[in-house]
Amino acid sequence: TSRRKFIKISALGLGGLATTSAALNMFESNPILDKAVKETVAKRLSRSATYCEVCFWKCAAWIYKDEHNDIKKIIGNEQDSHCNGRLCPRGTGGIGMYSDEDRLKTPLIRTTINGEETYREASWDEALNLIASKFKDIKANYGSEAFALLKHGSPGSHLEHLFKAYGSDTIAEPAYAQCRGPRETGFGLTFGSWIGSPEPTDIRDTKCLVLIGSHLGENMHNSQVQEMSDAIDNDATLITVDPRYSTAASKSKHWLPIKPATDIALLLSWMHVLIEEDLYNKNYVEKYATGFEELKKHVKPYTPEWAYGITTIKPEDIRKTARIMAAAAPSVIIHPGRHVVWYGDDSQRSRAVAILNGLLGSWGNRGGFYFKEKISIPKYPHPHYPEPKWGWHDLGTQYPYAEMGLTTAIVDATLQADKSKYPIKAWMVAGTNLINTLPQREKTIEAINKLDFLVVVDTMPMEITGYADVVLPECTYLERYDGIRSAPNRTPSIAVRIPAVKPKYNSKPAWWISKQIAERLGLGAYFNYDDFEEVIAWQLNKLGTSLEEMKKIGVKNFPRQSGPLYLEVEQDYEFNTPSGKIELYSKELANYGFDPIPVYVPHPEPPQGFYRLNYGRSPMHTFSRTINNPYLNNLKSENTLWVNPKVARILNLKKDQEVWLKNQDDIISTFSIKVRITERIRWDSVYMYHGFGHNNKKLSRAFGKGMSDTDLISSTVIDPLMGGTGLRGNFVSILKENPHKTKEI
Ligand code: MGD
Ligand code: SF4
Repeated sequence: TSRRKFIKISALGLGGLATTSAALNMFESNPILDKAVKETVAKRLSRSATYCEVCFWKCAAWIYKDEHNDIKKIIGNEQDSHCNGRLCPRGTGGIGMYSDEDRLKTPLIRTTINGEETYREASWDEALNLIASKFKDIKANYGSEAFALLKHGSPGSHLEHLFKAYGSDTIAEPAYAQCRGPRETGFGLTFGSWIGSPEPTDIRDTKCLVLIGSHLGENMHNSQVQEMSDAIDNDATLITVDPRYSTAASKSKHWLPIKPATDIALLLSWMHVLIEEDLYNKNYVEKYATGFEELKKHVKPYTPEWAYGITTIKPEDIRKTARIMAAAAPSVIIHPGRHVVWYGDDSQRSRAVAILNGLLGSWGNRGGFYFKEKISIPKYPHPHYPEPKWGWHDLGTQYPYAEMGLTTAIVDATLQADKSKYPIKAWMVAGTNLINTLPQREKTIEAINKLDFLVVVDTMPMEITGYADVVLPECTYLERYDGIRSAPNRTPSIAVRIPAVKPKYNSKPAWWISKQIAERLGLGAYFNYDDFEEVIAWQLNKLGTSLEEMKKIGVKNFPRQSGPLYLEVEQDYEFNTPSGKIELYSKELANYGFDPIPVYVPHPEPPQGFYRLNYGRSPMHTFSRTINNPYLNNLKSENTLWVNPKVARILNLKKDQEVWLKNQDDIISTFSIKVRITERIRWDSVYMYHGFGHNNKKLSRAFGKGMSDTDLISSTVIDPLMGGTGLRGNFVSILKENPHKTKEI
């Protein structure tokens, strides 16, 4: 096996390539335009339809070009329920993904010159031939299943098709075990339905929105944030539970600054108040739920006084907020959150959130959760996939509710490859920067070092590309076709992505890459078209529209087929759970030996001199993918460390002072971070935005700016139900002297 060194320095040969300067455009310094300017611009320019890839809300948008075919502006599609014609700053700044001069420009192959590992430029033919030969070798030596795909976003679906045609179902994405998985388990067990994306939260019509560690407004999921701001205008009550005074907290009537890691205690205590004070939605619970008596007995001891000792939230505040929720019910939402992998008991915490919603009767009611609907896209005909001998189902089987591939189980299986019946020997990584995305970075790198082969498909020279044997430059979403967007919503809709311009440099779309590899493997029948455009045109015809029409309108809304948005009065309704009811008590969990109703179990606390490391989203960025984007970097180029004034006093820290962090395992941050002293964070925690602190020098704007939280996430607590990686059990001490002075970084 090869020993891979991360290649930081600029690659040989790249110097010779003409680096086109960033496509300057007239909005460079001000990506957010007012409506009048938008309209004037719109008249002068031609436009093509897309949906955004800067985050996964997938807002439909128009890309405007001038007469030189230069992209000038991206504006939201008025007909789209994900954005209502308005993009968030990241979506508007998506143009920077296209114009970023640091983009990957041509295929690269790892090579050794004078004992030094580096990359050389290669033609697509050479790179694809090499990759195809590795696909063949892996299949011959270990079986197709030994080639794993780790993916995120649109490229993933094309490559997934390739992998399934090749015979591998060893596939995973970080959006499950590092993000939403536990919430799907918790709600699935209770209501028989996953939450999915966009969340079917009826925020528009709610009277009370409760956010528990969910920071809408900083987390910019577009229509959800728009609805939250409408709800505030309509005088809905916002209750925010967060150790940090988030933007949402600042808009809330009630901010409960909870002690980190104690949320389940608060949730149980709220249930206690609702039941003991007879405030729960009796008719709803009698008609639709099962296990109420068990729940009543279970929460009896969890008085607000009990919860106060754990959460530091005053008993009168717990009672008051419970009564507000009950008064608003059923038009109340205890929000399920999105990135919910915190402390390892996350499925149970999500279940507690679901049960609370059940008690209030919000599921299936206006202002609570609506019944979502989506259009199913007809499958373009292709031969049956071969049956793999094993796949993601066989990894992480100790977690009975792991219902999608676990990235971390793929890492573990790779580390165990020599002794396991599931030997993973090669990875393709597409659209995910695993080095900044998976916890326990050392382990990820160790697994990569064991691989026979790693190919990375990305648009940017992100950290993960530095470990690859072959790097393939994908063109950006503005330059390619992708699958039709069909997302669940109040009314179903579809949206198309049409290339606005030709791919820059020597980059190619993922559908083309997949097809090319397939043809080299004799799997061309699975890609029976010359251009992906044909697939979309065929599917759109089946859906009663056409490519021509969709190019003109971008988005098409369809009438609902599945019945009303909400439950009708006294309607009989069968939930997709074993009992057909909302399961306040879960026999299934009890049979597995898990708690049938969530219980609060204390988590480790920061030792003396340490603070809990908390992290979240910046409104201008999505994970690590946008930090180098010229426009978004211009809006926010580095993160800061939020520190409570009390801590600043004890440690004698000054505003903007540079500090380093060291965690409980003696791991030291690569870079420094500037201190921001603020009452908005509790004294027992520190906080930073995720995604910063890039250590690849090829990212000219992002390199060395701010700190990576992932540097310090060496400890994880695994969710025993579904295998999610709880990331928030890491503690840091603050170093005022540069610990790297004598060491090479
Ligand atoms: P990014 O770091 O943004 O997110 O994890 P990732 O999806 O890995 O990396 C995206 C990668 O996709 C980048 O390398 C980018 O250049 C590339 N890319 C962007 N567009 C395209 C494209 O069109 N084609 C191709 N081929 N590549 C493209 C997200 C994951 O991270 C999630 S969902 C969550 S919720 C977690 N959040 C989180 C956290 O908050 N803190 C820490 N420490 N870790 C986290 N990990 C998880
Ligand atoms: Fe793009 Fe913003 Fe919509 Fe996400 S919320 S898809 S970044 S416009």
